[in-house]
Amino acid sequence: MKIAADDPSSTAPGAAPIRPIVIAANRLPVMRDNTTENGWAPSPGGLVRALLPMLRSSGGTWVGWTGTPDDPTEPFTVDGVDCYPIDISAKEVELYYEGFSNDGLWPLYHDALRESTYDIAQWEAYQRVNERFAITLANIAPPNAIVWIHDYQLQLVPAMLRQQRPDITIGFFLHIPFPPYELFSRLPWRNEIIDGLLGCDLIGFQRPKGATNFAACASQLRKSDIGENVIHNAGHRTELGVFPISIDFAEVEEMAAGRATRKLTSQIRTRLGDPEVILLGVDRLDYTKGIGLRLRAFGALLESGELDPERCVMVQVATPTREAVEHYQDERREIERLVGEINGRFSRIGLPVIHYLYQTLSYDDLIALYRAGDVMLVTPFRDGMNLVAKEYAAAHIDGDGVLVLSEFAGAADELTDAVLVNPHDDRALQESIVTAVEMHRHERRARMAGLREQVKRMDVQGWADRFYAALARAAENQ
Ligand code: ADQ
Repeated sequence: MKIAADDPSSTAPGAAPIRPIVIAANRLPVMRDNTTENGWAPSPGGLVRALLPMLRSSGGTWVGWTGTPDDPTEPFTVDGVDCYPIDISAKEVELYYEGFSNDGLWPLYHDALRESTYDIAQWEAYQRVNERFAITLANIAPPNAIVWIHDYQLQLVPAMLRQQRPDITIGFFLHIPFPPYELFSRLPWRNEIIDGLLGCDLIGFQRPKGATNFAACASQLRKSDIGENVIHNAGHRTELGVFPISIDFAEVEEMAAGRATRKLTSQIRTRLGDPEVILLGVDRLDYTKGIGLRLRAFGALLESGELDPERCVMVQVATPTREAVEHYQDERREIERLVGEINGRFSRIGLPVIHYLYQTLSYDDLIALYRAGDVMLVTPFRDGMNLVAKEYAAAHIDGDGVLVLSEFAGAADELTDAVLVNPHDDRALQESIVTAVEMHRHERRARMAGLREQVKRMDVQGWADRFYAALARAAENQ
C-alpha cells in the first residue's frame, strides 16, 4: 500500500462543502465564560479556528463535552454553530477520559513510552461514552450529512453511527500516531477499535506511517482486504489518507507583527537579563514531549563549557495537563527536580539559567515568547504533528531563529529546514543545540525562510479543505 500526503493543489482554498456538516470531538469548540453575554467563549486552538468558517457557512453543528463533569446542558448556538453537549459524569471522566483514553490508549499510541493500564471498567466507560456520542449524532445529523469525528477518544463512534444511519458520510481524523501492529496488538480490545474505525468512509492520519500501520492491523486482525489507500471489510470500503495538520499562519503572523507583541518581546528579553541566546521550550507537560531530555542536554552543555551560562538562558513553559494521571505527576516531579538541580548549579543571584513556568499562557503571550526565542527546542520522543514547531516559524516574522526538531514529531516530514535530531541520542541532541546556537546568520535566515514558506503553503485551512474534499470523493466511491 502506497500512501502520500494529499496534494495541496487538489482543493480550492476555503471551498465549503454543500452538505451539512457535523463535527464530533471530545470537547466542544467553546468554554464556559461568565464574562460573555451568552456564557460561552470560543476555545483557543487551531482546530476550532480551522473548522468554524466552514461550519458557519454550512449551518454546521458540533457535538462534544463542555469540559465540566455532571453538566447536563441544553443545546445552544454560538457564533452560528449549533452545539450539542454530551453529558459526562465525574466517574466517566475518571474511567473513559483519564483512564482508557489517557492512561491506556495515549501511551500505547506513543511507542508505549509508559506502561498502559488495561482495565475492563475503563473500557466499558469508553464504550458507553462513545455510544452516547453515536446516539446523539444519529438523532441530530440531517439526512445525507457529513460527520467528521476527531481523535482517539472516539474511535468506536464511526461503526456505531453507521449502523444507525447508513445515509451519513463518516470521516475520522486521528491527531496522534497510529502504532505498529507489534504494539497495537497488546490492546485487549484491539478488534473492537479496528471495527469501530472501519465504519468510516475516510480515516485521516498525520503521517504516512500511521496509515500503513492501521492497514497492517486491519489486515492481520480482521483479515480485511487491503488495496491502494483503501480497505474492504464486510462489504464496506474505507479510504485512508494523510493530512498533516497545521496552524493559521496568517493569524500568528499578524499577531507577531502587532505593537503589543513587539513591546512584550523586548520586555521578555530585558527581564531575562538581555542574554545573547534565549533557548525556548513550550509544551503540555507530557512525558511524550521530551522536556527532561532537553533540560539534561542543556545542563550537560553548561557543565562541559560548550554553553556559557552568562550568554545563554533557557525558558521552559510547561502547560498543566492530565494532572490526575500518575505518569503525569511522576513526569512533573522529575522535570521540577531537574530544573532545581541545574539552576542550583549554574544560576547567579537574580539570573537563573532556566526560567520554568508551569502555566497556561494566553496566545498573545505565547507568540511574544516565540519571537523572543532564538533557538526553539521541540524534542518529543513521539508526537502526532507538534503545532508549537509551526507556530514558532510563523511567529518569526524577523526571518531569524533556529528550530531544533525531533525526527519523531510528525512535523519533521515537512519542516526539513529545522535542525533535525534523534532525541534518544544524548550526544546528538547536545550537538544539535550547539549547532543551533552557533549557526551563522546567513544559514539561520535561509532555514527560517524555508520553514516559513512551508507552513504558509500548508496551513490549517488547507488541511480542513483537503480533508473535506477527500471525504466527499470517498463518499462518491462508496
Ligand atoms: P498536543 O499534544 O497538545 O496536540 P501540539 O501540537 O504541540 O500538542 O499543540 C499544543 C498547542 O497548545 C499549541 O497550539 C500551543 O500553542 C498550545 N500551548 C502549548 N503550551 C501552552 C501554554 N503554556 N499556554 C498556552 N498554550 C499552549 C495533539 C497531538 C499533536 C498534534 C495536535 C494537533 O499530540 O501531535 O499536533 O494534537 O493535531
